[in-house]
Amino acid sequence: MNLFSNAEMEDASREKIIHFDLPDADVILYEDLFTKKEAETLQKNLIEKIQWRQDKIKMFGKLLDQPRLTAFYGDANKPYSYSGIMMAPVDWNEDLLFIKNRIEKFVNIRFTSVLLNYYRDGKDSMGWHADDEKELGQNPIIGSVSFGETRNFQMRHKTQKEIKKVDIPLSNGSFLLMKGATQHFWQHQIPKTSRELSSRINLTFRVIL
Ligand SMILES: O=C(O)CCC(=O)C(=O)O
Ligand SMILES: [Mn+2]
Repeated sequence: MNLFSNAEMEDASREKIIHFDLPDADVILYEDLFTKKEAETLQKNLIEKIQWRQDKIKMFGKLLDQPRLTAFYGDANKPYSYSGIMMAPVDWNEDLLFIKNRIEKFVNIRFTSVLLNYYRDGKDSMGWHADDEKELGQNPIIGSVSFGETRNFQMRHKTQKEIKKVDIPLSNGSFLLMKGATQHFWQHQIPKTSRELSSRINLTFRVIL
């Protein structure tokens, strides 16, 4: 797959690594896993080529549009239950395989599936949740890639309310890895903001057992 030259690939290996020192969690941020040029091209390709869906959520007894667009891609034999619906994955495309290959080489993990989120502006968001569906196994491994506008990824401990909420800005081309017991003890969200923001694509790669 030759989306980018070798020089660009080498450029992408100068990432900055931050290990978060949080109780009951294993969270690592790799900044600049993708170069700005790669990130820009990939974001554009994904916006154009992914089969985006506008799913609904039930709130206060009413069916409303989810505040973002989503998609689910991956290995054909790995369906996923999402809001009580079994979702069959769409087959990997070239851009997704390029991204998957980069992060897999980097962390030495094989991902089976990816859930994509398209935040069109600052009003799009994702509420508090943990990625703890049972098909993700005992200790889910979640590899999260971001392209476009920096959004604030917040984490809060589920039971120890005295632990302060954590803010992790996820910038263009960054990669956040959550593993170990993180999903048991912590929730995360992308809050909406009144600031004028442009779009962001997030991909959460998962291992479905
Ligand atoms: O957009 C993000 O960074 C978070 C996405 C997320 O939590 C999810 O897809 O489960
Ligand atoms: Mn999540």
